[in-house]
Order: sequence, then C-alpha cells, then structure tokens
Amino acid sequence: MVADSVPSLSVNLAPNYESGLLLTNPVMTASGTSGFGEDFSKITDVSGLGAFVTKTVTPKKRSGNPTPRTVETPSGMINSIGLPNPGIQGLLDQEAPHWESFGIPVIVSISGYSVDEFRYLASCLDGIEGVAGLEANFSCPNVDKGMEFATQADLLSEATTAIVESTSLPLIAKLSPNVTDMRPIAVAAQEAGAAALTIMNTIVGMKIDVIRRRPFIGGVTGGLSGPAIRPIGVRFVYQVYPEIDIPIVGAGGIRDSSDALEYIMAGASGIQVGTNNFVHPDTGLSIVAGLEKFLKSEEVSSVQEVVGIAHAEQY
Ligand code: RRO
Repeated sequence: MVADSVPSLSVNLAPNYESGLLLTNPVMTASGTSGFGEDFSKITDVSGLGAFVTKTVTPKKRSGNPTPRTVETPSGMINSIGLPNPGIQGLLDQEAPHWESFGIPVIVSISGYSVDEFRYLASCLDGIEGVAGLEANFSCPNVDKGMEFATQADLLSEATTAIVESTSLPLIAKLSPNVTDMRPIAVAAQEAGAAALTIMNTIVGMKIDVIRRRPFIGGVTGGLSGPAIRPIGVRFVYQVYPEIDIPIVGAGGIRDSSDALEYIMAGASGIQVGTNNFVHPDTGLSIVAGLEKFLKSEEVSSVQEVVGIAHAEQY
C-alpha cells in the first residue's frame, strides 16, 4: 500500500445477488439493540456505519415478555425482551419513512412463527424505499418456537427458500449458537439461497434471584450477550467459514476494533455491535476508525485481505 493512502473498508454482503449489498465499511448495528433507528440516529452519527440492522418485526404487533426483561451478568447481560414490535404495518407506516435519511443501507430483521409468515413479511418489504436487505431472525431464544428454524436444517431451508422466492432483496440468515454444530445449518441456508449469514444470536442462560428463590427474569430464561460470549462467536465463525462460499457477519460481544478483527480474521466479512451500544452508542464509529488505523499500520490496502486470514497456513 502506498504510504498515506486510505485503506478500503468496503464490503459486498451479497456478491451472489445482481444488486449486491454494498457497504462502505463492515460495521453494523446488531438487531434489537438500537430499535428501528430513529432514536439511535439522534445519539450517534449512523451515516458513519456500514449498515443499520433494525429490531425484528413480526406480521402482527407484539407487546413482549413480562418484566424484568434484562439483568447484568459477569461481562455481559441476559435479556428476555420477547420481540415487542409494531407489526409489519406499523413498521411501514411509522419507521420506514425515517430510513432514507440515514444515508446507509437499512437491513430489516424479520421473524415469523411459520414459513408462511416469513414469506408474507418478505413480500411486504419487497420494493419498500430505504430497505436494502433482510435479516431473517431464525434464532430468537425468547419466544415460543423462536429457535426452531435455526436448529432444524430442513425447516430453515424451507423458510429461506420461501423468503428468497418472495423478494428480490438479499437475505441474511441469522443463526443460533444454541446448537452443537452450526455447520450443517449454515450449509443448508446457503443452499436455499441466503446471500449471507449472521453468526450469531444470543446464548440461552438464566439467573436465579436468591432472595426471592425464583428465576430473576420474567421470561425465566433469556439470551446471554456481551463480551462473555465473544469466544463462542469467534469459534462458530472460524468453524463455518471453510464450509461455505457466502459472506459471514460476525456478532457477539464486540466492543472495539480488536474484537472486530478477531471475527474478521476468523472469517467474517462484516460485524455487528449490540450490547456495547447500550453503554457507548458511538462504539460502531470507533470500530470503523480503529479498523482503518489497523490496516494503515499493517500496510494492508483492503479489509477483504484479512477476512479469514487466521486460516492461512503461513504467517
Ligand atoms: O426480543 C428478544 O427477546 C430477543 C430477540 Br427477538 C433475539 O433475537 N435475541 C435476543 O437475545 N432477544
């Protein structure tokens, strides 16, 4: 790389789609941690991110799980929010009109109880201005049947095919860490036409309130997130990367550019920041700056050059 030249951070998350899904940098929000973007865009400059991933939407409005819905844990937190959202019509009426002003691709996270519900959501979002792609949340740990799609390859295949047939938007399939081996699920998603994979959602855990002698969280169990789960996410990305040809988006416990680079070197082309946005909403922006600094100091001209580099035989 020529001294002082700016390294390229750009990434295409849907190289197999004619439209592609082009991001100026690999850093995104993780679904569910910055709402539908309107409030988040008031506390950080979203235009500096690669993409905004929305909270998950379902066909009908939902009010969510009983409280308390969150609790801190060592190096992380447990949530059982239970997918509260305005439903697809509410989303289109109240949230979608803000997205064009973000100046970056908006990826809408969708979830359904059945293959038909996924199909319906994909067709509702097809052609909506400001929507650049879909992320299918096949892995919510906190609702009935929330993880069925990401733990059973045949179901995931069926839902992925239904979505892909109902929209021209590129589809990212968000997978669950609550499996022993993610590789067969990842391969099934690719074969059914997913443009990319997000690895991973939260890990089922729980806390007991020892004074009350009862589960602390209203939903009893919840999804563990934060730095505590990062080694597990990096492991899954590293294991899945050699098995597939589509891009991986890494998520789970990323706080800074060094954490992001762990995922990238394990095989992720993009990364998502979730829990740390609750503490520092500018985390994504500092990661973008940190990645650029790293590439410059290592004299690497493009972030693509380090994707999966931890698999190389020689240093
Ligand atoms: O809303 C939630 O409780 C939730 C969802 Br949809 C998800 O995908 N992952 C998570 O940890 N919580």
